[in-house]
Amino acid sequence: MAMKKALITGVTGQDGSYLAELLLEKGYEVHGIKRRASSFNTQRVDHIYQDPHVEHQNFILHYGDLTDSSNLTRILQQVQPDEVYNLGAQSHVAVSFESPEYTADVDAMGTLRILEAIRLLGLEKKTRFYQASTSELYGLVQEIPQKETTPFHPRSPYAVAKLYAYWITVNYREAYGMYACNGILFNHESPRRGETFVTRKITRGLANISQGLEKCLYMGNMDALRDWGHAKDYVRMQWMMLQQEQPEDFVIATGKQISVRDFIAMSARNLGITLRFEGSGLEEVGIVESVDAELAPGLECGSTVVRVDPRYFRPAEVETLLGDPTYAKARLGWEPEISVESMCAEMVQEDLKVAQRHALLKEFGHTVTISVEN
Ligand code: NDP
Ligand code: GDR
Repeated sequence: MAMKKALITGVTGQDGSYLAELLLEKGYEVHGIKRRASSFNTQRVDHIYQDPHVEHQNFILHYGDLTDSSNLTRILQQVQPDEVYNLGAQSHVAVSFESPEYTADVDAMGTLRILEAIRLLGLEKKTRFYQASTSELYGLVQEIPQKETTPFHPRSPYAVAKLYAYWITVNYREAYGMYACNGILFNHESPRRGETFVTRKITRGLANISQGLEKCLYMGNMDALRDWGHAKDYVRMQWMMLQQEQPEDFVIATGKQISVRDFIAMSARNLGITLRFEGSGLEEVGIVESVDAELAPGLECGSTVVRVDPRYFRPAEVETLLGDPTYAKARLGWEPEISVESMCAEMVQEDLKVAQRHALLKEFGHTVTISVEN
């Protein structure tokens, strides 16, 4: 049987990198679109990179951008993929309030550009299409937990753009009989999560604090509740969705939620630190109640290591998200395998290794600069 070909937009992102690994394991020829940047942006896929000078490459990167339909059409024409995974996006909710038009162009119009290119090239009966939809569509929640039939109420330019992408995917399925489907994925994280999303900001920040490289973690709304899963579990599901007889839309979630504050406390425990939260609103702080001096040599009891900074509050917040994955479990036999506790432990361990390396370099007189831009 001929090797299946997949095209992944957003291959350099968290999900793109895990999905590329999974598809390579399954024997696919994997094509990915990477953006031109002024410095290297392929760190998450460098370990699967293949030298283009050797024969029989099965992981191939193409320069491209979701804002450029000529480029997308050319890549699709060249690759003729069996499956397209549209994971590329300006994916940061807070940033979408700063760059709403760009977010709409990439996340909404970018999706249309790919679907239309598939159709114009006559690939609509060959190419299956996966759209990275999101629990942010539920926004101001109308029902708890949220499932496939729960009404949407997006609360950010990002979510509104993703709403267009969701419906244009449904529309191309209904209008042209395309195999096109939406995965409505709740938050999923990993050691490869971008450093400015809340979980990674916490695990990396606290790991640095434990090694004396940073003093304090500045947070936004710590009351926010999220249903956090592991990206590895979720990309498996993305592939499964394209292997069915009929295309359908699915909610992917764990069915459990915790607050941002709980995630901070859990991360701290993994570093041998017990935190006590005091005060409320903008005055709330997290104080070190006890600390294992071997695990966190840079830290003293009584230090304030968490504070609130209003700059991280959003103009409109999504306070609570909790998914009901019953339909996906029943139809596809999918089960999440990694709990939020083990995911948090894994993220902390990975960030701790880096922090320890930096602390050692500092000890030997090297200059270490820690980027804390959020
Ligand atoms: P990331 O932010 O880690 O990755 C986004 C990817 O999109 C990166 O490869 C990025 O490239 C690329 N990208 C950004 N802008 C463009 C553009 N103009 N043209 C082409 N590519 C672009 O996101 P995740 O991996 O976490 O998420 C994958 C998808 O799933 C996204 O669409 C996201 O909105 C959606 N989603 C994510 C969830 C999550 O919890 N992770 C939950 C639900 C949905 P570069 O590396 O150069 O920045
Ligand atoms: P989210 O993820 O907005 O849910 O979108 P993020 O991790 O950014 O925020 C989760 C919650 O934490 C609160 N929060 C903070 N968030 C950030 N980034 N930084 C902070 O300092 C901070 N303090 C509190 C937020 O207000 C929010 O309530 C992610 C993205 O991956 C989207 O692309 C995806 O669609 C959704 O998950 C599902």
